[in-house]
Amino acid sequence: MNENMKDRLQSILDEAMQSIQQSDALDKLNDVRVSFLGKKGKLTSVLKGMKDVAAEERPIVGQMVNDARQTIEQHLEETKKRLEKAIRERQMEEETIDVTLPARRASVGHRHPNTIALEEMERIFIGMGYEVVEGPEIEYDLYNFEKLNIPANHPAKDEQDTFYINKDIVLRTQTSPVQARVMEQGKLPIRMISPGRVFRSDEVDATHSPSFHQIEGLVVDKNITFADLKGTLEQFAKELFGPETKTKFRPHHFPFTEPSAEVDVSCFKCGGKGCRFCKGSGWIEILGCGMVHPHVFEMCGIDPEVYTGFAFGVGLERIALLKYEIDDMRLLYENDDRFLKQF
Ligand code: 2NL
Repeated sequence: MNENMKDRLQSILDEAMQSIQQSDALDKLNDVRVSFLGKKGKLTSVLKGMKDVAAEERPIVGQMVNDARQTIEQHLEETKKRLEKAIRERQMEEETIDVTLPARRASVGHRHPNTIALEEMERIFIGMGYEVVEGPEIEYDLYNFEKLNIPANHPAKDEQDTFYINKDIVLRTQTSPVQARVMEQGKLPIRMISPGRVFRSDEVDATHSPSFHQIEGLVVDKNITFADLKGTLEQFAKELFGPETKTKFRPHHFPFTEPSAEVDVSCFKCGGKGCRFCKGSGWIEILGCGMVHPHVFEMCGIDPEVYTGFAFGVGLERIALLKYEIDDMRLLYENDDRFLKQF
C-alpha cells in the first residue's frame, strides 16, 4: 500500500514538474497550479483517498503528500518569478522611450466668448462706478414679475414663456429681481449691474435658447434724467464697439420703465453705410432701457417723488454673437474647444 501510494505520488510529481517546465506563460502556469493543487486537483484527490490507507500509515503518506505539495509549490513559484522577469525584460526592450521626440502640447483652457464679453462689459461699468451684484436664479413670482409692474395677465407670465416651479416660484426670466431686492434694502443712491443666467421656455434655434444670460443695469438717485441714461449708454456703446460708434434711441414699451426705448448702434462692420451684417440698415439693436416706472419704485419701497432712475437690459449672448461675428447661438453651448479657442 505504502509503495503503491509512493509510486502514485511520484508519478503525479513527475507529471507536475513536466507541466511546469512546459509552461511558457503565467496563465498556463496557473492552470497547472489548479490542476495539481486546486480543490479538484490531482494531489488533493490523493489526500481524499487517505480514508483507504491503513491508520498507522496515514502519517507517513500525509508527510509524502505534503512534501510533494511543497516541491510543486516551490517550482511553481520559481517558474513564476522567471516568467515575470522575462516579461518585464521584453517590455523594457519594446517600450524604450524616445526622449528626443517632441512633447505633446498641453492644451490650456480658454475663456468662453460669453465670459470675454461679460468681463468687458463689467469692466466698462465698474469704470463708471457701478457695483456688480448677483442673485438667485430661482425667484419668487413677486420679485420676477409683480414688483416690476408686470401684471398677472401679462403675456410674459404665460406658462409658454416662463418655467414655473410652482405658482409662486419661477426660474427668473430676467435679472431685474436682483435689482428689486437691492432697491428694497433701501441703501441709496444705487449704481449697479446684475449679470446672470435667465430662463425662458423657448425652442432652441440660431438666436434662442431656454437658458441664456442677461446684464441689467440700474441707477437710482435724486435728479437722474433721461439725459443721464443717454449719456451712459452712448459711452457704453463707444467703449464696447469703438469710439466711432453712434447710438439711436427708438421709443419702445416695457412695463417696468416709462418712457422706454430700444437702443441701436451704428454698424461697426460698415460704419453705418449698410452691409450684410446689419442687413442693409446700418444699425444694430443692442439693448432695451428706460426710466424706472414710479410704480416699480413704490413696490420696492422707494419714494418716486424724491428719487428717479434709469434701467437697461442687455442680452449677453447677443453681444457675444455680434462682437465675435458668430452666426449661430448654439455654437456657444457646444463646448467644442476648436470653436471656443478662436476668440
Ligand atoms: C431688454 C430690456 C430692460 C430693464 C430691463 C429694469 C429693472 C428694474 C426696473 C426697471 Cl429693477 N427696469 N430693467 C429696463 C428696461 C429694459 O431690458 O430688452 N433686455 C434684453
